[in-house]
Amino acid sequence: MNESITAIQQAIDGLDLDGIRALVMKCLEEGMSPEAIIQEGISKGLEAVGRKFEEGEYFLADLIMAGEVVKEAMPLLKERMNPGGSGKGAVILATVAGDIHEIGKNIVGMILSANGFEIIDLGVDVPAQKIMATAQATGARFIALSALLTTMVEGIREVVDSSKAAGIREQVKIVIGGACTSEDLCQEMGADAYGETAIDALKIFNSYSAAR
Ligand code: B12
Repeated sequence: MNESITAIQQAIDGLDLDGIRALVMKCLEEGMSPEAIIQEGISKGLEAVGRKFEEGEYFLADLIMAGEVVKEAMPLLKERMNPGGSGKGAVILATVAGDIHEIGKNIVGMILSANGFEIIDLGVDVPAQKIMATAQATGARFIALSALLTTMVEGIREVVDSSKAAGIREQVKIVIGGACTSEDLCQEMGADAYGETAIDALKIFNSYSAAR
């Protein structure tokens, strides 16, 4: 593992709000792509934070701080990714109702946008009705749902059910991801696909876009 990327993991794990920007700049100057910095540095650092929280070493305030450290890094990465919108289709992006985790969702949005998708980001804690109203108002047929809380996964089923109620289940593709999701959950909720990473999200939506 490259030393500079390990330093990013450690900065996130160590909640180093002041140091993160310089470390991200160093990786960029060394020629790493923003996508690699996100996957290898930021996501891995956050996994370590999550483990410490589970083990009782970190508390909620530390999770909030980890989120702030990541927010500090993101603009540097975002401005180096291509602007989106080259005709692959619009993706409605949301974290499910009751869940306010946004970092993974934002990464998915950045990667899809950098690769030609138009992103309609509805934010966090989004009720199914709002997602479906947006699909109907905009004609967007791709939906990306992020869920990190096991207790809130029913929000996925609600989106699937509301697409049925709206009569557009066959026209929309509902893709799920986020730490508490899985292939099995995808089947159980009746969604179309599960992706483990933001790069998987891109592969899945690319395949849907190509099949249109
Ligand atoms: C940071 C963090 C927070 C921050 C969020 C800050 C923010 N602005 O987003 C704050 C402090 C707000 C927070 C709050 C809480 N959190 Co929290 N949090 C985390 C932590 C440490 C990191 C999450 C994260 O950002 N990961 C990094 C991103 C990049 O990963 P990701 O979201 O999984 O996304 C990647 C992939 O999953 C994928 N992906 C994501 N979305 C999508 C969508 C699609 C379509 C696809 C294909 C792919 C995809 O792509 C991303 C990049 O590859 C995790 C630990 C962990 N290991 O996940 C706990 C964690 C998710 N939190 C947890 C808990 C319990 C909570 C609280 C309930 C704590 C409390 N007691 O209040 C609250 C819930 C508040 C709420 N109502 O939502 C638990 C959830 C347990 C569970 N399974 O239910 C975790 C797992 C910690 C733990 N180990 O216990 N949290």
